[in-house]
Amino acid sequence: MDGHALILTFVVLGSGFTFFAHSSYSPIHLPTRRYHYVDIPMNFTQARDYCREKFTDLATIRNLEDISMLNRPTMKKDLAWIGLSDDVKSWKTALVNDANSWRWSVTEQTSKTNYSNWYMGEPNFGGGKQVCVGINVYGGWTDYICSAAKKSVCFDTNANGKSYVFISTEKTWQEAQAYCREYHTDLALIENAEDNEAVRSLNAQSIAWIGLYRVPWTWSDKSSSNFTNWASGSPDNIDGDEHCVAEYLDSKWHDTPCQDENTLLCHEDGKLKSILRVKLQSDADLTDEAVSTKILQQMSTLLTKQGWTDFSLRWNIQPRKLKEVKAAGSDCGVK
Ligand SMILES: [Ca+2]
Ligand SMILES: [Ca+2]
Repeated sequence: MDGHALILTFVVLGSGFTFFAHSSYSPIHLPTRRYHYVDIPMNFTQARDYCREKFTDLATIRNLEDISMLNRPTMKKDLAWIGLSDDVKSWKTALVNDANSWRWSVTEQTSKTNYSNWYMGEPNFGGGKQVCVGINVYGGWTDYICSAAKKSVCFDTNANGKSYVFISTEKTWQEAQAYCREYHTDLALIENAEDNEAVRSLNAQSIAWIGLYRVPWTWSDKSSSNFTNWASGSPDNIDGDEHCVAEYLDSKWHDTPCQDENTLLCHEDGKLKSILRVKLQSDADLTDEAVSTKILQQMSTLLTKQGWTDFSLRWNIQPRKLKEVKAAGSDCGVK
């Protein structure tokens, strides 16, 4: 029942008095995400397990508003894990089908044949930025920064299967993909050793883009936020071993080894919380717990009839207001 404006009318019959309240309201929904800074150094996996046990998960940070809610103590100058990591096992050793795995441009899916022909030491996510693949003169595959200008290989589908076309004009991977999609089928799809040899044989002198790419980084809670807040120069994947992300006091993100021990930020998602502002006109004493409880019971019944489920209600009267209520009550001469 989000955002519905309702008219409420209450009649509470108690011992010796009549209560009327008449009000219109629009519920105000509060963000219920809370972040918790945990000052216990541990590695990334331990941190994720800790957050999942005590709260919801390691912190997902979706926007600047989330950053403003982090509430990290300012004296804590160490790195704190957040829920972002790159799933190394999904791209380094095999062509599996996880969020960070290699995909072919034409299908935007992982290989159906599991064929790969990585050059020695590749893929390595060099500099924390290499997620597009080129083929060398030996037929070996290497991941490169996508914005590098290289030759490329497109393919066409025909009755005999695939035929490959070498494009000697140097383009970024995205430009090459756009070109191949416009004039051919797509950037080269390589499904087996024969395909690979066909592509290699076109390419005698240099590196050429093929259709393989991947999307790095996954949030621990599987949310799909694209927001990033990397520190300058990050991610840099120093020594090829930085696949987990921690934030610093300035909320900027750093890729760092997953086995390092850092403090952590968890998030906790509560239930939707709404504030109903209800204006009451009454000759009843609202400070009397029996009266206020009865009003809540009637309000619950009414909201249930309106289709609300799984909710609880409580009074949130400010002390000053409470005094006014009392004063108004005595002015009216209520017993
Ligand atoms: Ca590389
Ligand atoms: Ca780093």
